[in-house]
Amino acid sequence: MTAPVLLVLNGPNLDRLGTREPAVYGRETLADIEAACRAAAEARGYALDFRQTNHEGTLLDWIHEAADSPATRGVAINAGAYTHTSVALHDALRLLPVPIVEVHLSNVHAREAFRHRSFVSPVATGIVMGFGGHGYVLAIEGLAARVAAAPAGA
Ligand code: DHK
Repeated sequence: MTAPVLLVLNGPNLDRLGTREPAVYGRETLADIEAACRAAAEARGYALDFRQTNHEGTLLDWIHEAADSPATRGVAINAGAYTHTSVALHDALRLLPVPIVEVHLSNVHAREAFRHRSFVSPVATGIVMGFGGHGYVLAIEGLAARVAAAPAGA
């Protein structure tokens, strides 16, 4: 039997973590965050699928793929700026039959007003923001706890 999968999706500009506005986003790279997520997922018996794209359509395709995959048990998503702009992303996330955690490195509510609106929040099971890269690990822990409380098919 293949291991159940937790999917972590990252949107635009997150490939620049480490050097991008470190005062806001920290000095950890996306590879550092991926390694921490992988350890957290595998410790809980999940395989980790961790992806980043700068393209909105690719994000949508990956969400569709996850919606069709019986192995996917939960999705954490930092959609970057698409969080605040994309109705298409909202609609795609509505297709997912598994828990969703919205992740942001920064506390978007303490920033510019245009970041206060999220098209992800209405479809999220939970939201983690303001903890830098550690927020992704909190999201993995939250997804695993949620799945343990309500396993697929139960
Ligand atoms: C990341 C981005 O790229 C921004 O567009 C969001 C988010 C905030 C973050 O804090 O991880 O507004």
